Amino acid sequence: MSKSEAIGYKDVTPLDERACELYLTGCSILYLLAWLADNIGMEHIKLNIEGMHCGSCATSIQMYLSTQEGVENATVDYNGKKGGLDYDPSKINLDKILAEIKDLGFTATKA
Ligand SMILES: [Cu+2]
Repeated sequence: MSKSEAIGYKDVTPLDERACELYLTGCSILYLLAWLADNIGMEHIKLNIEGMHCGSCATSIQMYLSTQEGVENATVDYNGKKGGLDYDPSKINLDKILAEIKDLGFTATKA
């Protein structure tokens, strides 16, 4: 059973799901409302990333992504060869994000 089912949600979007997780970790309702206001309209994607040689590679990609307009919450995991981020489709698209990672010398694909 997923966390959202646990509190009685059905047909949840990824946004609902993540809001539920925040709620279950004890976030206040005011924080949740602010979080939702920031995150409505954002797309969440997970990436598989090839070509990283060490943790610094992961840090470089993560820092670079974090500077891109329309990208939030970028994370890159060297050991898992993966990453994730939220982006605002009105400001940036997935192809551009993947192309930018490629320009850094790594190969990213949607997970
Ligand atoms: Cu490296």
